[in-house]
Parts: sequence; C-alpha cells; structure tokens
Amino acid sequence: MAGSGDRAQRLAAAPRRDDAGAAPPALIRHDWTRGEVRALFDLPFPELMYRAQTVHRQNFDAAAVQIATLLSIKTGGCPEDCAYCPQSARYHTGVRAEKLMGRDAVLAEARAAKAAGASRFCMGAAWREPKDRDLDAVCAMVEGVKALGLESCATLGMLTAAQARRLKDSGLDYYNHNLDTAPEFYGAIISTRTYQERLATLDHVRAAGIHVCCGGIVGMGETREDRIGMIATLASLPAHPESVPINMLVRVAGTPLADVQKLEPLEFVRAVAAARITMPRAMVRLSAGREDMSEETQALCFLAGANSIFYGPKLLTTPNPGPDRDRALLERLGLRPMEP
Ligand code: SAM
Ligand code: DTB
Ligand code: SF4
Repeated sequence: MAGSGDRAQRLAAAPRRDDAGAAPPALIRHDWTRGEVRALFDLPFPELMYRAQTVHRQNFDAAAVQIATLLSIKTGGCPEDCAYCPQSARYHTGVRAEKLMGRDAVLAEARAAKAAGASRFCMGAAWREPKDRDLDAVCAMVEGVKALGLESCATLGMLTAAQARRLKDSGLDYYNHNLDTAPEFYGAIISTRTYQERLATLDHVRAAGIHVCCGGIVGMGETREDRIGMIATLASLPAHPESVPINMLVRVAGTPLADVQKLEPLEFVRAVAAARITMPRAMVRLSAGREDMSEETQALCFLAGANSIFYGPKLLTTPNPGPDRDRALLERLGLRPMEP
C-alpha cells in the first residue's frame, strides 16, 4: 500500500489539464477510498459514462472486445456453500456432479473455441481447492491450450503457493479467483471460506507471476454501499488485477439467491464504469448475466469500459447468448474482436 509520502509525491507529479483542455492520462492509483468510489456511483449518468469512456480510450482501443470462451472442466458436487452457485452440492439445482474432463476432450473444445473466434480460453472447476493429482491434469490441459496459441485462464478454487507455481510453470496466463462482493456482505453469501483466504490465494497467484483475474458479482441483494466496497477493495489491492470480471447474478432455481430482487440494469452499468475508472489498465469483463440483459444494456456496458465477453451458448452451467446473437450484436455496434 502506498504511504502518504508516496501519495504527496504522485500528486506533485500529477499531470494537469493542458491549455487545450485535454484531460491527461489517468494515474494508476491503489489508494481509492470508498468516498471516492461512492462519488463515482453518485455522478450523473452521462458524466460517469464520459469519465469511463475517457479512461477506456486512454488505455485501450474502444472498438475492440476480447472474445473468451468458458468451459466447465469439472462440474458440480462442490462442497462450498456459495449462495449464488448452481454447482454447490448443498442446493438442488439439477446440476449433476461430473468427473474432471480428460485432456483430449478439453483440447477439442479449445480448438472449437479458437475456430469460432475466441482468443482466450477459461477452464473452471467446481472445487474448493484442487488436489495435487488433479492439478497435474489441469497443467497438462493448460500446456495444450497454450500450444493452440490461446490465452489461458483457470479457476479452480483456493491455491497454495506451490500450486500457483506449478500452474505458472505449465504456462498459465491468468488465474481467476473472485472476491465476489464487499467484505461486509461476504458473510451473507459464503460461510465455508473467508475473505482472508481469498486474498491469500490472490497473493500466491501474484507471487507466482500469473496475471490475476479477480472481480465479483452484483445483483445478489447487496446495497450500493456493498458494490462500492467491492470496487474499492479491488482497486486498492497492492497491484490491480489485470482482469476484472463483473458478473450480474444469474439467479438459479434451487440456490438461496434464486428469488432475490433483480438489479436495475443501469446500476450494473455503473459498477462496470467504476471498475474501468478505478482500474484503468485492467481488462474489464462483462461476464455472467448477459442472457437476461437487453442488448441496449450490454451496449452501455461497452460504453462504460467493458472490453471482454464470454462467447458461446453456455457459461459454466448456465446459458449465455449464442454466437450468432453475439456476432450480430458486435457487428451492429461496430465492435470487433480484439487481436490475440
Ligand atoms: N470453484 C471455483 C471458485 O469458486 O473459486 C471456481 C469456479 S466459480 C463458479 C467462479 C466464479 O463464478 C465465482 O467466484 C462467482 O463469482 C462466479 N459465479 C458462480 N455462479 C454464478 C452465478 N450464478 N451468477 C454469477 N456469477 C457466478
Ligand atoms: C467469473 O467471474 N465468471 C465466470 C468465470 N469467472 C469462471 C463464471 C460465471 C458462472 C456463471 C454460473 C454458471 O454458468 O454456472
Ligand atoms: Fe464451489 Fe466455486 Fe460454486 Fe463456490 S463458486 S460453490 S467454490 S464451484
């Protein structure tokens, strides 16, 4: 965490608006306060969009969207109690527990994803944490995915430092492990692992030299203050995650959150914009929840700085818009897939 001396130094060095009134590139800050993030959420919507677009354009080509494909390599039967999750063995959601997929089957899916235009392939496993034997199998999958020229990401639950190093050695580019929500709302959603344990896994991933993919879910019945707390926590990590998935809760029958009130779409867009403004260089991923989202809301998310989507008819276990719909949407918006 930066000390106050550091902060004074950075403020002194901060670029000012030039004579033509052009905004200078945003500084990368790790000391976002909740008050500052709250002030972003409270901005008039057009002003928030303008701020997010400005930061987005300073750091990315705003017409390019990364196409990622998600595959559940180990589905269901998870011992954890995450209240949003269809894969927890504690809830009756109709998701059947399956064994870890074999390497060849995973690589066939990765090849198909690449042929369909994806440049990133994410593998998810419904584990609290991987067993060492299973990790060997996942490392072999990562090697195969890398050999296809795809960016690789895995989300396997909690990791030890040694497991993170093994994944790094296999060539893994990103590890996804979400904080999910603000620390104060977390206890209402998950009881089987602590926030601190999540932060420890993120530390191991970071120390191993793997890019961090870390975000959360909105629409779980949290307050705006909780959404602010989640973004402020992510943006004040010692290093920003290189990738920040913002998920809209997919309400799955049988989970404790099945009947939670639907979040107002513009509030979701505000969360995306706050992520973009506070973490300027991160890939901000418009992740779960698009199946139930209007195309206009998705367009606003891109305007708010989201620059990646999951592509393909399924997320891990729940539906996602099909490739035809997504291709048509991107075309209509004049957006194109980001080059690998
Ligand atoms: N088991 C591993 C873990 O929890 O770390 C990896 C897979 S888990 C499904 C990955 C993430 O998916 C969760 O942290 C959560 O943010 C997201 N997720 C799961 N179910 C969701 C739902 N119904 N709606 C939105 N996001 C969801
Ligand atoms: C993330 O933040 N969102 C993705 C990915 N990381 C693994 C998962 C979304 C899962 C949605 C529920 C399901 O399909 O099971
Ligand atoms: Fe298990 Fe991950 Fe689902 Fe939690 S989110 S129940 S850890 S699969």
